[in-house]
Amino acid sequence: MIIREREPLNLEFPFDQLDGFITPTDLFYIRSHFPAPELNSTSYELRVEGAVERPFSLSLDELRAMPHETVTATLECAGNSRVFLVPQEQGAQWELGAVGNAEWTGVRLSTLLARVGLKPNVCEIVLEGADRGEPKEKPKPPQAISFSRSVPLPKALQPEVLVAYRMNEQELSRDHGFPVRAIVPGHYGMASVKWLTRIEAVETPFSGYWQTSEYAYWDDMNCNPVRRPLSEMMLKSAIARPSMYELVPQNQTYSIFGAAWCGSGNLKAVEVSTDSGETWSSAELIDPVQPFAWRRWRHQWKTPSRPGRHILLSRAWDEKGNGQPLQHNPRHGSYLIHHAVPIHVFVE
Ligand SMILES: Nc1nc2c(c(=O)[nH]1)N[C@H]1C(S)=C(S)[C@@H](COP(=O)(O)O)O[C@H]1N2
Ligand SMILES: [Mo]
Repeated sequence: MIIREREPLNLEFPFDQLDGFITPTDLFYIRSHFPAPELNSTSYELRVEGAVERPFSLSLDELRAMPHETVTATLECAGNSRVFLVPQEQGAQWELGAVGNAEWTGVRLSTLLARVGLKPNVCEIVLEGADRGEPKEKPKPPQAISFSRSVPLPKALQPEVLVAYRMNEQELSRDHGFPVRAIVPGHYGMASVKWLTRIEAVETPFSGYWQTSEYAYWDDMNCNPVRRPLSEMMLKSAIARPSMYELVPQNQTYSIFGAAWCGSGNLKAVEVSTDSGETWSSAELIDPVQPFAWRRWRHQWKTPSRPGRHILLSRAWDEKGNGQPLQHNPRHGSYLIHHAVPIHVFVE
């Protein structure tokens, strides 16, 4: 793993090692803003409260005894690929590997919300983690804060949204949120709050640090820029191999390989260009369509007979005909970096 930060721990998956559909847990990126709290499985308690009829707490055993589901979901950090922004932006300089695809097991959030009884005006569900600290980026809040984020109620009620306690058929590891985390498939990783200890139903939109200062973007409302929380993942494909500046043998068949995903809807096609975007050919999709999970793809490239530098690109399309952009949208600042990243290779 590529170490981006040691404390708090931030590890990136070397994306050129992409192999299976499921990312093994020890290769799954870690993105933490505060030191990982050490929660104890016997004293662990999850509170469900706020604008509700019957607030309650659950122990880990009680949670595990409830009906459970398993969902395969791709998590991508909203700052993934930041290193490719020009000019450079503040924040962790992720390359392509702050993304992974895992199997998550837990109780549907909607099951807990049905049990607690939501008041009629509830509009969002706030998920709070047990980690606390002072954020690094300005404007800094006046005191230590927790990692808390809200999910709009309609999404919180979707069957794929889990209060998860297993990842790839094992207990969650400490850095991935032991003992319990939220999994919000289709949304950027920040929505999947780790070390989840409190679920609060609210009747007015939550505007905490992690969805206004950080993990937010400028939307346009009739020519007025308005700040909105990031939510759904954007359509994206990325080339795993060859990697940047790789030497590629001439006059051979090279299998260009990568993955593609999107937050909502279904990914339909991936195209590859080996001439810096002048011509495109369709890649072969390896994995079938599955909501919220990535699809690996490959394209057999007949490498040129003459040595030289070549620029490779991949571009994803969804079933509505939306294509992955070729440039970063400046309104999105240092997040939502989903444009086609040119991979320079040398044929020799
Ligand atoms: N409590 C808590 N939850 C968190 C975070 C955090 O710092 N604290 N980081 C978020 C971010 S930004 C991402 S991208 C994902 C990463 O999950 P992972 O570390 O299991 O890959 O967790 C999210 N959940
Ligand atoms: Mo993230």
